[in-house]
Amino acid sequence: MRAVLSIGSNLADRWALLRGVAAEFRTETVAASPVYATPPWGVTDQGEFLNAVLIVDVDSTPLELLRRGQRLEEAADRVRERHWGPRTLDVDVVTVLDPGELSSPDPVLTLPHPHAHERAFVLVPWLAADPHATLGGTPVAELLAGLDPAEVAGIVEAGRL
Ligand code: PH2
Ligand code: MG
Ligand code: MG
Repeated sequence: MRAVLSIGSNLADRWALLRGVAAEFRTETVAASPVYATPPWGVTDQGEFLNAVLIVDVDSTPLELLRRGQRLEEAADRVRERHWGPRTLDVDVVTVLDPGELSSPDPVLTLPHPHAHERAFVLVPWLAADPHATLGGTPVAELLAGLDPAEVAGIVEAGRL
């Protein structure tokens, strides 16, 4: 199955942590976005994030992929103190194609990610990795056009994985 991963960090060595995820998925990656500096979304009194998107072809179930991401988060000593709060590493499954887009209300892994459509820090990198990306049948470019332009302008390319 093909999956879109959103990865982010706003604590510790953010570049090394994101590159560690990229290294883990190197052989399965079909496209990777640049890395973007992004203002904190949702909970705004925390440090700037680095975010990127990986599109991967993996030989596993969505839940296995989620667990794999969680193992990387644990290896980054992630502590869960605050919802949407600061974190060393976040690996989120944005959506899964198997071969069509999966839709699942499972609270353990809701697909597509319930906030992806409203997050410029997910949509801008995703569009860079795949200019034809769609989410729930809507082009990602169209979703982005519907967001606050100031929020979109805050997503600034900062380098490569
Ligand atoms: N992740 C969150 C909450 N807010 N903001 C940015 N810029 N980047 C993130 O990855 C992020 C966030 C919860 O997962
Ligand atoms: Mg997240
Ligand atoms: Mg997460």
